[in-house]
Amino acid sequence: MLVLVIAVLPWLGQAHVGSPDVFHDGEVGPYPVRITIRMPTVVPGRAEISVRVQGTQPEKVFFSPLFARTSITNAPPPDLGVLIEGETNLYSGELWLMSVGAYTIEIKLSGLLGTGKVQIPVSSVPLSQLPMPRFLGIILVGLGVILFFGGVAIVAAAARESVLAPGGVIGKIERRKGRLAAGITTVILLLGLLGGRRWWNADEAKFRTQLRGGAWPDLKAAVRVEGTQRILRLTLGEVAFGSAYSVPLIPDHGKLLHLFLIREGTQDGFAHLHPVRKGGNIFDVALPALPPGRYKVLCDLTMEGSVLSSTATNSVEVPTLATQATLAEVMKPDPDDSWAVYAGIPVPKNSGVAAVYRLLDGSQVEWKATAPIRVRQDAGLNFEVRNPSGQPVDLSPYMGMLSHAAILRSDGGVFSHLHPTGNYSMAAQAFFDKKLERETRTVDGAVAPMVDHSKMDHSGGHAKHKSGVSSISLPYEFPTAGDYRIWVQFKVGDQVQTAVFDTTVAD
Ligand SMILES: [Cu+2]
Repeated sequence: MLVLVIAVLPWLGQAHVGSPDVFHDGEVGPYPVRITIRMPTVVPGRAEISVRVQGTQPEKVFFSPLFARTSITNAPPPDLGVLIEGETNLYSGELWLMSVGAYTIEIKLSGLLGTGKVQIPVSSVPLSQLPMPRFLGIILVGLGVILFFGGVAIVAAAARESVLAPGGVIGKIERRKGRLAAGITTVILLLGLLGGRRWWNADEAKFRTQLRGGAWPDLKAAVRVEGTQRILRLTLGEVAFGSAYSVPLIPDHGKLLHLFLIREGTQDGFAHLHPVRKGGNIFDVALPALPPGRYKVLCDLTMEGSVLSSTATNSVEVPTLATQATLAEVMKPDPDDSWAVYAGIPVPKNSGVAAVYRLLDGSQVEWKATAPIRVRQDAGLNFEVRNPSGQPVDLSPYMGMLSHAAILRSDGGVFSHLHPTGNYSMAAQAFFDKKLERETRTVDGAVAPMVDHSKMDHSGGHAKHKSGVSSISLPYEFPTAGDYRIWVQFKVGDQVQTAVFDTTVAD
């Protein structure tokens, strides 16, 4: 009669490919801060926010959430962050995220040095389905049984006795009337229960479509050989949206998709590519000179409308490419595509002391010594790039960022794409910056710039880029224990390089 929701989908273990917390590092106005947002696993749920300020302290720290579909004029008033007892520079607060969809969490600091604010986009999606407790199920079934038979009995009694004179005797006709009424009521109630069961199942199915515990949406991947190239074709969200619906996406640094390919098993082939839409939900990309084999496909995207960002995953067999010089190139690779093949190159392991990765040209990347890396603590992702003679190099921005990094747990259960500013979608942040600028302007007539440009470069050139930077630091905390591999990408001159490191994270 009552359907108990006990089953939990098996893939729920791998949340938003396993790493739901959001980190930000950078200057908020005049204050350098590190922000951590611990996301709830249910909706509605409470996000826990902490802000660590380096240097001069602000007087006040404010937090406020804004839903993607809500106008800023209807935004709730900001909450005041509380200075944690015993700490001098750590503020914390909690915000309720009521709906499924994208939010921006605005963090505003004000004090003697002035004010500053930053938008951090987060995806508010249920990551798990809580099971119905057994005792509650038993109580509900019991109440349901009482209501059902009680209802039948009341109707039967009414049909039998309601027109009987006081003190009258129940005869054969009345009894038959009662039985007939009981029969009809049973049928009506059973139909009602059947409808109720359908409604419950439909509602649960709808809820399950919103669950984003793992990779989402579905992704099909296949490689074909055409001309001199191997073309990877991706079909996005055929099951989730239907093949006729063309998923609208927000570009991130001018690219709709940021695709990572990682060779399975040996993990000695890596590529960061940008597929191009070929109509509908079909995307193509020409593969670089990766060795053949089975590759994990991880595809980052941000949806227009909902502004939700997520990672779609699959795996694909990359065939050998027989060189046939007579054939033509069918697809021009994106100039920002990069890849690294490092079979035979030892991958250094960070185990407390500095680990150094040597690139083929002799330059070195050092992962500076860290304290033992533990779950949900600063991962200490600080790297220094030196040229072959050991001198620090001058890094150029690669797709607007000082670095792009990818993290994968050895079993594939955790994947994260990071930048020195944080691990949230830059496309979603740009969307919220624009939305707020537009809506604030309609309120005030003027608007102050609120984007932190200290670590990014949207101009495409070197205009806003600080020169002489040779170190990369990425704000991140590993969500679970295990063996991880990290690919750190950066640009020197016009060459994109990829350094590779391993580490083991303890509980
Ligand atoms: Cu990136």
